[in-house]
Amino acid sequence: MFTNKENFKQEFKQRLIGTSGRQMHEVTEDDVYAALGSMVREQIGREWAATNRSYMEQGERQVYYFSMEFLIGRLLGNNLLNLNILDLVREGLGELGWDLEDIEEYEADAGLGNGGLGRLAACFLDSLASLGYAGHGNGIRYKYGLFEQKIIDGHQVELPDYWLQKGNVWEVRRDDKKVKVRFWGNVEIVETEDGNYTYETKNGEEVWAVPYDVPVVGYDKTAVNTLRLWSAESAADPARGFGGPNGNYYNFLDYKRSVETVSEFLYPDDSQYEGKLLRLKQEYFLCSAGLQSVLRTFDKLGLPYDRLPEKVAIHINDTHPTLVIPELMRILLDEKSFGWQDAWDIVSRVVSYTNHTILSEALETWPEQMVRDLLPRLYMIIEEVNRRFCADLLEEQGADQAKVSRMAIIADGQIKMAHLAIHGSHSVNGVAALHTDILKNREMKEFYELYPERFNNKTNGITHRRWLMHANPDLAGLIEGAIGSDWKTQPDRLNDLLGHAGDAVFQERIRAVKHKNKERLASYIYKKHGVTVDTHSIFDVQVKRLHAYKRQLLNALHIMDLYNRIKEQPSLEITPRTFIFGAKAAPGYYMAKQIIKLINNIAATVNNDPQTKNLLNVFFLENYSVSLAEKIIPAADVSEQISTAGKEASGTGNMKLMMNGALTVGTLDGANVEMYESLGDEGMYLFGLRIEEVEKYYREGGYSASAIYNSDDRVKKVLDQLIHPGPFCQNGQSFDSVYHSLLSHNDEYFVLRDFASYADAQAQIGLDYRNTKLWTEKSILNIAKSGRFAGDRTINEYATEIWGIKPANIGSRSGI
Ligand code: GL9
Repeated sequence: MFTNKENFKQEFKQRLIGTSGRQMHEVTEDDVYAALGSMVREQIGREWAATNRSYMEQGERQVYYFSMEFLIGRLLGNNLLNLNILDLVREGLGELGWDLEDIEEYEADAGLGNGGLGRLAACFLDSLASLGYAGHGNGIRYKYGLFEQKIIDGHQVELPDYWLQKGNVWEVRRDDKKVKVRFWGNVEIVETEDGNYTYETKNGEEVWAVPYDVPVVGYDKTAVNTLRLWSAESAADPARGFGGPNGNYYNFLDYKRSVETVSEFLYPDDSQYEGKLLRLKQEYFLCSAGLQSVLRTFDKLGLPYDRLPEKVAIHINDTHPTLVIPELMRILLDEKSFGWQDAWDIVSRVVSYTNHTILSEALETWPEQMVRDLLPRLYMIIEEVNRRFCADLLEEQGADQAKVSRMAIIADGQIKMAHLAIHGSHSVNGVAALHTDILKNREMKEFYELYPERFNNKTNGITHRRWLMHANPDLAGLIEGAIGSDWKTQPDRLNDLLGHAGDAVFQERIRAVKHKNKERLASYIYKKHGVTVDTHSIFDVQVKRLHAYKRQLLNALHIMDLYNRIKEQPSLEITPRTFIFGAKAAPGYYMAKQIIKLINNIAATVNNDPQTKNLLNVFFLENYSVSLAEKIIPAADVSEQISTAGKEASGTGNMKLMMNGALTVGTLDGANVEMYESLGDEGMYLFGLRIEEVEKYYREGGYSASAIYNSDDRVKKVLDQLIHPGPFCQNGQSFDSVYHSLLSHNDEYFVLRDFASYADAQAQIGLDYRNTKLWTEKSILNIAKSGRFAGDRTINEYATEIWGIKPANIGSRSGI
């Protein structure tokens, strides 16, 4: 255990030689990472044990956040920061000749999530631990995380992300905590010891769920919580056969293969539902293993199960873990001898649910037959839940048959997971005010009328520790110099920066920090792509999953238009801009992949045309991920949040960029609405249709995209360039499907309808950026107002309003 820089250096050198088995002059940066990682892990281990002990002793309610995704990214830097030893270690390593930032690059990025939903789960874990709440993650240890994206010839190519290849210093495998999960099989009625009867599933396929625990280190508080990730392993007894869907696998290797695929890879779909059997297996695997482990902890308290809700809260991150509801019912009914109503009462007091999207293509429904085969006992329970629910609607709530069919949990051969989640939990929340309103008044209106007290809003938040203190240390230092360090534990205090917004010296420093971050990103781009970036241009950033509703296409068409205008009028005054994109497309999402190719074609043309290359540059940075986000976001001047109003449930990249001083060009969608409440027109560039207008168009069957095409020459020219040979379609390429989505399919996402308004907002940005004083003031305003979007605020709301927990009695880490 080290307590200062000198003994850190001493101990580190010893350990480096010990772990690498090499002499000092032979060690590689990989060795340095491994040694440092193990040293930090050990330091954490002691606090971890102490935290668990005090949670047990205090015996208060604990929260388990069940999620199919935890997009945690790298942990070394964040753990050092939260342990309060970042500076000490950086300096110590520096004196030994290593740069901590370089060493951090040796850690694989844990990409166990697709995007916002998974990253939110990771931010929440950080806030839970930092606020001292007993709250833990429960997820899957996918062998392959989200695919690695390569751009080849402008096209996305997907490679497997084998993030565990070099091992993972942060995890601890716990063989003593493994549990069995059963698929398939047949349900039998068996006699219990006391002469009653119960249900038991026999045969089928048994799988070990082996937990790998990752410590989640709190900042300031010495809480170290647990992220428990489950891995699937074979559990068959060769003497008794290997199970399998219809009887037996005859071959152990077939069985082993089948079992291990359960935790093999993360489904790479963003806001898109795919009804695949393997995904259903993954969801049940998570729920069954997670519940067994939660109940084992509860059992240690020696309390009867009707007191479960006093000690356990289970939160389900979207509908993906909804099977905890029937699974907990099964345990209470079949193993703990509860009657139906008492069991149901316990379950719904334990479970709460967050809805993350209203896109209908993302709502999970499972074919009845698939559930009946894979999970026969759960199917019986879901059927009974549905039967009782429908009877109640009909008999007690006065619903007519049509309404019952709309609200039913099972209808048309499908099980509707959102209906099950709402009916089986005590709280349903949306992730931004607008989103929750849409749930209450439109999407889930009939459920809201039935259960008004369950619905509530919890606007998303992000951890300012990773996204400001760690990703942007120079800005953090500058803020500390201006307003002290209270904001680190009370992010609302960032508001104190308002007093400095007009201060010329402070402004100058803010600009210097931004510029340094831009140079850092530029040098990354140079290293990766071999191109130089003008760091005095506006860095205009759109980083997020590639999706039609997020409208990367609007951004792209606008760049094409800028190009055309410069070509037509070379004297055009525009402020030099660098457009930066980062986005992964789901592998099967053709249109999204076409848009990536289009952006890369645009880049090739504008970056190389002598008339435009000093004014316009476009970079599509490959393999957008948490660690790449940490490089891009601090360098951004402009944040693109341009989804069609009503489509983005919240967004969280918008918050990260705001906190790093970027100005948003955005629609009134998701959490942008609340950002606008805080920032007003001075702090943000709004454009585009409002949700009421979008909804009106949808009711009326859309607007006429071709009318815009025919009346706006700029739009016409850009669209024609998608399908005709020219600057963006060379060598016979053409973007027919993109073109037709806008014209033949009448522009579902209102790209053309919002084009003019977007171009105006962008023109204003170009002008304002030249007024450095004004721009910097706006930037400071954004940072100052971003405390509201810190995850700590969000988690405090969940804790008090949904979970009913208080911070545990845990000491403060005063620093070493
Ligand atoms: C999402 C929403 O689309 C986002 O608007 C929201 O900010 C996040 C977190 O609440 O959840 N829902 C969803 O399915 N995804 C989101 O990002 N998709 C992915 O995570 C890939």
